[in-house]
Amino acid sequence: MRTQCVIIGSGPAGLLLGQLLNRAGVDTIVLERKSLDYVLGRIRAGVLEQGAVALIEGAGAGARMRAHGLTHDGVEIAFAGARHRIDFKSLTGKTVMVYGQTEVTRDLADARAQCCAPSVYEAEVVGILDIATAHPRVRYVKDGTSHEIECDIVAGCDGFHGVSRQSIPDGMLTSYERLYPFGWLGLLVDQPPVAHELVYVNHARGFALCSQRSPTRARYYLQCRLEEHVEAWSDARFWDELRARICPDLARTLKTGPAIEKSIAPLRSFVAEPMRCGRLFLAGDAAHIVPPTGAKGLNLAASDVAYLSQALIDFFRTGRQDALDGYSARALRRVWKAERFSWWMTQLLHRFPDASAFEQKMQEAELSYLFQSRAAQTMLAENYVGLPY
Ligand code: RFL
Ligand code: PHB
Repeated sequence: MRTQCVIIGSGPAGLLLGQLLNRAGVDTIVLERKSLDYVLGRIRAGVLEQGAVALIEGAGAGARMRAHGLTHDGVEIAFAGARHRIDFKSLTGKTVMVYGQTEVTRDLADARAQCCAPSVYEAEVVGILDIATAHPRVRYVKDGTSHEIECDIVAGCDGFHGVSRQSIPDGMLTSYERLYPFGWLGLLVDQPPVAHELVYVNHARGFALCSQRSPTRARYYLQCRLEEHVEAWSDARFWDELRARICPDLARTLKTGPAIEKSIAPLRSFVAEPMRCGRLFLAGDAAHIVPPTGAKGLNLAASDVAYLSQALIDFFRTGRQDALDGYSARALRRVWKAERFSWWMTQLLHRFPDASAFEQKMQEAELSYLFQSRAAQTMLAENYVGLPY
């Protein structure tokens, strides 16, 4: 078997890249180790920057997003019992769209199926060979049988635990990492969201986030200990803890119900440089992870794909490699700024178990400055709505 570009992973990065290449006449095969149902069952990010929205539109997968996505002009930050609004629209002229990653993935997978571009599900990539040559090969196992595809380019869009980054020989990558001493316990519920906009809460009992997926579906998060087990969190315990952390007016109007999904995710900052080795290119979580506090994970996957798709289209049209050669440095410039913002939001809003009294005071001063300074609010807003591509 042969194709121009093998894409490993059918998360948002892989599917978006596949659509953009497909529409430019580049042949792709997507290999995904899980089933389509499994991929569509994962509950993850919920906020899209305008750049990501435009890309999804450009990939021919924007119709449902346009119909059901919710435009948000700002977010709230709650601290010491008061809610403070950051008005994106007036500070930056821009907005964000609340539309779940699950829906984005479904729309992209549908668009791919409609144009009959090949995807192989339950196909685990086990080897990426000859990446130092012009004819790399990708080996995968499906139903116990091993297969190989020869190609010109391999796009590693297989997430943090994927095989692509691990296939790069020792010494070729430099990794940067920070682990945070807590996780997020998330709960999805079919009830109207407690507030019109997202509310990020810094509370003495720990961070909380009130998010949403639609006018009838809400998503809530609680900062929790890393050792916590999801089984220890009954729905009732979750709701009691959330009520204790959010402002009293919100606690009174919070609509609870049985959880549709509940899970714990650790928080991590991670970057691997460069995002390329020979003919293997990394995009999305395969190359970097951000803590979810800034809502940047999915959006960074989208900007990587914007740069990579342009470079690949140029390469396949002209045979020239300069755009490909510039991909990693170009993507990393934006990645590091999103890493900084996600780290800063995480520092600002969580309670760190080992924080000194001085560090606690610094956090309070930073929040107080944010609430009274238009310049500080503009910094937050500009990053939250997304830095330019
Ligand atoms: P994905 O979505 O992880 O997709 C990678 C795909 O590659 C497949 N794969 C393989 N396929 C074939 N062969 C192999 N050897 C393979 N190894 C892996 C996997 O099965 C998978 O389908 O990466 P992508 O496309 O780069 O997209 C990135 C986003 O998914 C990610 O940045 C965000 O979801 C991060 N994230 C969140 N971001 C936010 O902005 N807000 C959130 O609330 C939020 N919550 C989350 C998250 C990530 C989570 N993870 C990774 C555990 C919650 C969780 C639980
Ligand atoms: C979500 O809705 O899942 C969500 C929203 C904003 C974040 C993180 C997660 O910062």
